[in-house]
Amino acid sequence: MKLYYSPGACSLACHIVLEEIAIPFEAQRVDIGQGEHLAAPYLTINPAGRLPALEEDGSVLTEATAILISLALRYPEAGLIPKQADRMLETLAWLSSTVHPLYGALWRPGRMFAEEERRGALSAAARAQLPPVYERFAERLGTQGWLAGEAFTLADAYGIVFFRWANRIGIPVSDTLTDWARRVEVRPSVQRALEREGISLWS
Ligand SMILES: N[C@@H](CCC(=O)N[C@@H](CS)C(=O)NCC(=O)O)C(=O)O
Repeated sequence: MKLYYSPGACSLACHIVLEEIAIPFEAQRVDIGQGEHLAAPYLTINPAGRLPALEEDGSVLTEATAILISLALRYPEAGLIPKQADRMLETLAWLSSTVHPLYGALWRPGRMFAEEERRGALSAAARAQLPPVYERFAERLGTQGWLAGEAFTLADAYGIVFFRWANRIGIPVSDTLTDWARRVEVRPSVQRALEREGISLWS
């Protein structure tokens, strides 16, 4: 099994989950910052030029949430999907369809508009929407300390990506969310993935 990742990208969630289920896998770095995702070797893996991708036996799976759910279903002993999965699935969908696209608009406004002025306006609008989104994010923690119930699940592995992104661009986050991130950070799986990617949650 081979995971294609870029340091700190949403592929980090899949990286953490592969470490959680503790199966042998290869981690192939494709650095978005260096434009490697748009170069020929990676485009043969995912012609869309997006990370993550998971390759196994000649087949390639893309879309972070699909990879996460597929891995967790195949390795149920890792306990990454709670018995009552509704809230966890809701959180994955919310992160993927609400939070991630705001960063797309912020960081890649050129996908929507050619004109510099409109790009700037789109980025600014996306940036302005993020603080309240992180208030909703904190509310999802509930009382049990994790994003979907009483234990670490796929939602926490995916959510930590967006916590890190908030830190990168200076979006304020609540103490509750920071405490949760510290609980996530100390997991050996998360430590190994962060170390391999050469990143921290806090920079
Ligand atoms: N819907 C895709 C989005 C994947 C995506 O946009 N990944 C980002 C990294 S987080 C990427 O590859 N960006 C490259 C770019 O924007 O050029 C998913 O959830 O996997």
